[in-house]
Amino acid sequence: MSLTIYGIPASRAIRPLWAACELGLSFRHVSLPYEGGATRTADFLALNPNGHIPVVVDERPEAPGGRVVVWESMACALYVARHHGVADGRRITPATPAEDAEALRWSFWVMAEAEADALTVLMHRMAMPEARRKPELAEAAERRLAVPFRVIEQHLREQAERGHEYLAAERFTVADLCAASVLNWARPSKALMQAHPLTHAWILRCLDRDGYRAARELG
Ligand SMILES: N[C@@H](CCC(=O)N[C@@H](CS)C(=O)NCC(=O)O)C(=O)O
Repeated sequence: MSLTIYGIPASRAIRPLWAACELGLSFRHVSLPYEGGATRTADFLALNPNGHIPVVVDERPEAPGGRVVVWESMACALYVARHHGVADGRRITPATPAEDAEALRWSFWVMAEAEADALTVLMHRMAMPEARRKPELAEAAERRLAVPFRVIEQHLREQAERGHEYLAAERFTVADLCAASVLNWARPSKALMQAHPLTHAWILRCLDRDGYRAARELG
């Protein structure tokens, strides 16, 4: 059984890479960039017809064709946690149906409610050359993001009242990994961070992990 993850860490591929590093897995990393045509070759399109990274390929003799191919970054991260982790209540893998539900709902939620706007904040507050940034796009995205940020802030407050610092449990799980990997993009918005201090502190706590650092260093 062997696992391959396609995609550079400075992309949505950080999500399965981070999961694999958190679990201490040995895996093959194909450092495929999203620019320059690498995602449009016939070989790559055969893996992901969308032409996007990340892709996870899991060699499994019992699977049709001898392997499982996963695309969509959240599906990739959840798959790695579920099928390469141990549900022992100590690792990122959900250990109960309730923890699994949290992982699923925060992952779907963050993609549906926050990803596009968080990317707009990242691009127009930080990532693009200053001359091309449009602050009005960032401001509109921040106004919309106030709703999901209020939702997660309230959840983190309730978790804190139970003595928990994370979304699904008393420990960091794949639910945190998936949600933080997206909400991190909104960090260049000082206003959002100041208005949601529990969320800001939780994002920083999630990023301050050896698993995240190891994934970023994969290059
Ligand atoms: N919804 C997809 C989006 C994937 C995506 O857009 N990936 C970007 C890199 S972050 C990409 O591969 N872009 C290259 C391209 O579209 O050609 C996911 O979450 O995996």
